[in-house]
Amino acid sequence: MQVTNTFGTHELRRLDYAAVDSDDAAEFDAAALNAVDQHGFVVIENAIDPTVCDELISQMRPYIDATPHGLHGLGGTRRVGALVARSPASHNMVTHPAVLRLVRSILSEQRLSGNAVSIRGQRGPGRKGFRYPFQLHLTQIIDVGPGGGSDEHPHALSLHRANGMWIHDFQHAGLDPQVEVMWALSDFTAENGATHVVLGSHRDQPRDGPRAYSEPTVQATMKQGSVLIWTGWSVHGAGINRSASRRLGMNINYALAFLAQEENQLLACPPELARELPVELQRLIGYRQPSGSLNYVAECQAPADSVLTPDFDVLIPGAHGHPMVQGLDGPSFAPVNQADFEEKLAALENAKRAAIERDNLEAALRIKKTISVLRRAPRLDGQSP
Ligand SMILES: O=C(O)CCC(=O)C(=O)O
Repeated sequence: MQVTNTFGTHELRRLDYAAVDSDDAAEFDAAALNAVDQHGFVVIENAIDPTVCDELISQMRPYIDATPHGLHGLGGTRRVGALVARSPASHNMVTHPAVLRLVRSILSEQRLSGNAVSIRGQRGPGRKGFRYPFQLHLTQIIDVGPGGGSDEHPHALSLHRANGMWIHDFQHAGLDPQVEVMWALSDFTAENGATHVVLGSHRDQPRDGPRAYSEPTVQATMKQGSVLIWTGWSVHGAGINRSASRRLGMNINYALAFLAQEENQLLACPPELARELPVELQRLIGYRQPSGSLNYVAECQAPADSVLTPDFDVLIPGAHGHPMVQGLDGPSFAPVNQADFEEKLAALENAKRAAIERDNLEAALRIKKTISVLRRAPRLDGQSP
C-alpha cells in the first residue's frame, strides 16, 4: 500500500525470504537495499523458522521474567539485553546472512543514495579494501505488555531516530552510522503495537529534522520470524499494545565499528564467554581491531591474541605469551632455564598454598592461572619445557 507524505510517495516493501533460493540472493539483496534506500524501511518475511524464535524466548524467559517493567524509564515494557551471552538461539538472528549482507551494504559500503565512504582523503562507494568496519551495537528484547504505550504506561521513546546518541552531529556527514533491526519473536499486529514507521523520513533535510514527527505512520505488522530493517535516520516507534497478550520483539542494531556501542558488547559478553563463540560472532561483538590500533589490549595485543586466549589474565606479567630475548629484553616472567622454572614454580605453589590456608580462593585461583601460564612459557635458553 502506498502512502503520500511530506517526503513523497512511499510504501513499506515486503520481501519473502522463504521464496529465495541461493541463486537469487543477489536479486533479493538488491531489492532489500533499494527498499531501504527509497523508503527508509524494509520487511523481510519468513526470515527465520518460528521455532528458533520460540527457542530464543525460552532461553531468555528467566531474564525477561526477572526484569521489572519500565526499568529503563517509563512504560509497560521490559527491555532485556546481553543476548549473545544468554541465548545461543539469538546467534541465528545476529548473524543472519541476508541481514548481514544488507547491513554491510549500508554501513561498510555506504550504498544508500547520497552517502560515501570517506577514508584518508578518498571518497566514494565502498569496494574491496575501501570499506568501513561494522559491529554489533545493541541486542535487546522489547517485551511490550498489554497497555504498554498507553497514557497510563507511556513508552520511554515515542517516535524517534536512533542516530542521536553520539556527540558528533552526523546529520551533515552523508553517512549512515547505524542500521536497526527488529525481529518479530511473536506476531506483530496493529492491535498489539507493531512498530510505527514514517516512510521516507530518512530523507529529511537536515537528516534529523522535525518534519517527520507530524506525518502519518504505517504499522509494520509481521508474522513471528519476520524482521523489519531501517536506518538510524528513519523515524519509528513502538505502538500501543491494545491486546491482552504481550508483543515480543528483538532489537538487534549494528553500527560503524569505530563508534562506541550502545550496549557494550565486550562487557555484556565478557572474554570467558566470548572464547567459546565462533570467530565470526567474536568479531561481530567487537573482539577485533576494526582499524589501526583500535581495541588493542595491554601489550598492544589484538583481542584474539590476548583476552580470548585460554587463561589470559591481565594481572599476570607476560600473559601475552610472547617470548623475550635474553639480554635485550631484561628480566622476564618466562624462565631463563629449567632451574629458574622450578624456582618460580615452587614460589608460586607456596603462594597458592598460603592463599588457600588464608581461605582466599580468589588469590589461589589467580596464582593457579599464573602457574598455568608459567608452564607454557618458553625457556629463554631455547630448551623446550
Ligand atoms: O518496540 C518497537 O517497536 C520499537 C522500539 C524502539 O525503536 C526503541 O525503543 O528504540
